[in-house]
Amino acid sequence: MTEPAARFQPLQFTRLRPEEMLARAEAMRDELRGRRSVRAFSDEPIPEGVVEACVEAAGLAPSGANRQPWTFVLVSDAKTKRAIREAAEREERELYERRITPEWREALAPLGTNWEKPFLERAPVLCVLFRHSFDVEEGRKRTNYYTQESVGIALGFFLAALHRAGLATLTHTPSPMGFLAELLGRPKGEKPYVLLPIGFPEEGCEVPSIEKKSLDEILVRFSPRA
Ligand code: IYR
Repeated sequence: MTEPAARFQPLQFTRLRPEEMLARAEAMRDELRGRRSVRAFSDEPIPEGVVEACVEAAGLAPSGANRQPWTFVLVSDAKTKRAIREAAEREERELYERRITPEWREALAPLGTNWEKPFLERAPVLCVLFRHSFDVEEGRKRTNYYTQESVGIALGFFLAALHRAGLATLTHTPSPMGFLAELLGRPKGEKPYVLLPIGFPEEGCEVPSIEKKSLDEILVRFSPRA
């Protein structure tokens, strides 16, 4: 097989002054500090084009061998949302009533979650993000690389873009979620990665009082001696 030759072009890179760099880094941190997972959505529709622009932002993520192993499926019709809710609740009920371990139950207690997922019908848009473990091109299987990492990065871009655009999200992973591939007719090789309700928080929406770790708790440094 002949490999395509690597082609290069000049990098477009904006060099910032140190003060501007720090200001931007802090502004991004403060912006993301305001992001919370929301489980009570209003049914208010989302202005046109906003979610699509966020999908484009997510699609700019780096990926293994630039395979871009992802598909974003947006669901806004009541019938499909209901079908997703019903299937997700069947799995979640089984999880909460039978499969969950005592340790897992304890870990979830501060979040106050249960098997009922009304937000899957009420949020104006559900996005199901699929990870392509492989693609099929002209009947041939084409392997993708580092797909977990790649799709995780794209999801991070997506969540940040949606938050920046003024939208609330929940990273929901009904367990197991194989039903989504079948329900949405995705081809072989595509595995559901996450189900995201997207929209506006319900009036008076509350979120769990939880804390993020401090910088000291998450950062380790190896620095030159002073
Ligand atoms: N999928 C379940 C359980 C759940 C699991 C974890 I880990 C969470 O951080 C939150 C929920 C549910 O969505 O309720």
